[in-house]
Amino acid sequence: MHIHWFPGHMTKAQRMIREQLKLIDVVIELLDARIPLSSANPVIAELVEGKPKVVALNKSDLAETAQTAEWIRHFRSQGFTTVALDSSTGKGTKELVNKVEQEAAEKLAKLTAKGIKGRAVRAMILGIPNVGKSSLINRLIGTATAKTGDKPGVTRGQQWLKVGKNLELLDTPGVLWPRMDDQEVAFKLAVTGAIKDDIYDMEKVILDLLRILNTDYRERLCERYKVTPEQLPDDVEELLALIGAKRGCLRSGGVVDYEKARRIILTDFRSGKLGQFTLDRPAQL
Ligand SMILES: Nc1nc2c(ncn2[C@@H]2O[C@H](COP(=O)(O)OP(=O)(O)O)[C@@H](O)[C@H]2O)c(=O)[nH]1
Ligand SMILES: [Mg+2]
Repeated sequence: MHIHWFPGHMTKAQRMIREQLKLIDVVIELLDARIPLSSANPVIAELVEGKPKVVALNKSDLAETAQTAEWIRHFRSQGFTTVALDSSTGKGTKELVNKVEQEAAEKLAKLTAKGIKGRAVRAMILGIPNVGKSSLINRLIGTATAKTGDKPGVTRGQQWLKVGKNLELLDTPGVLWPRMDDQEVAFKLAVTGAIKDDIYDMEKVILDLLRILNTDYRERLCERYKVTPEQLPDDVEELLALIGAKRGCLRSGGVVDYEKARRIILTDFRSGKLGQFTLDRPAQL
């Protein structure tokens, strides 16, 4: 088992999101571009119930560019308006705003026909923890008034944030819970940082990550940790020890500090220092 945790408050979160959705024209579903399937919430389709939706693949700077293009094609073929996003720089936010406004055009036209003119498009962001909801809100409003952090929660006193002339964004995103039914999904959530580090078995997650790296990304391991392909051991525990030694994670007596080595590998993976990764592949569908 990777995960020893089960999310509570699901029903309450779901109820709150349902209430908020009543006010909304368009939903922005934020997914992690590295794991567009694993970062999707299982009940979102039911929650959103046919409301216009734009799928935003965030952290696209950390995902394999060609795979993100494949995912966009995939989602579009399923009828979803989809954009790639990097909320750490704001890349893609203009396109996102345009798409959100397009999705709402039909509804606004109906309102206009009823005599309600010039109403702004109302949108809210939905996504699992750490997918970048607060970062995106900050990017969209252009100031740092929405707090970033990894504390999931739903607030009471909501506000509309003005984004440009035609769009209003709910200041509190809907925090969805991640899928927990599948150990492979749990691994991907853990390794990308979607679930807190203290609720999964870090030792096992790192060994699984090393297995993937040692199979499909050997040249990246060599480059990052300054080893030759011949030096790479097949055994992942040996690989961990090698990386630890190479990075100077040693205790007194020259014993490898495995905990430190694991931390380094995880940080390198999550920050993009080992390159871009897409762990969910559309080709696997
Ligand atoms: N590289 C990268 N990091 C991002 C991006 N969006 C958010 N982050 C980082 O991901 C972490 C979680 O972001 P946050 O906005 O707090 O997520 P939230 O829990 O969904 O509100 C923070 O460390 C952000 O800096 C992105 O597009 N690219
Ligand atoms: Mg947040």
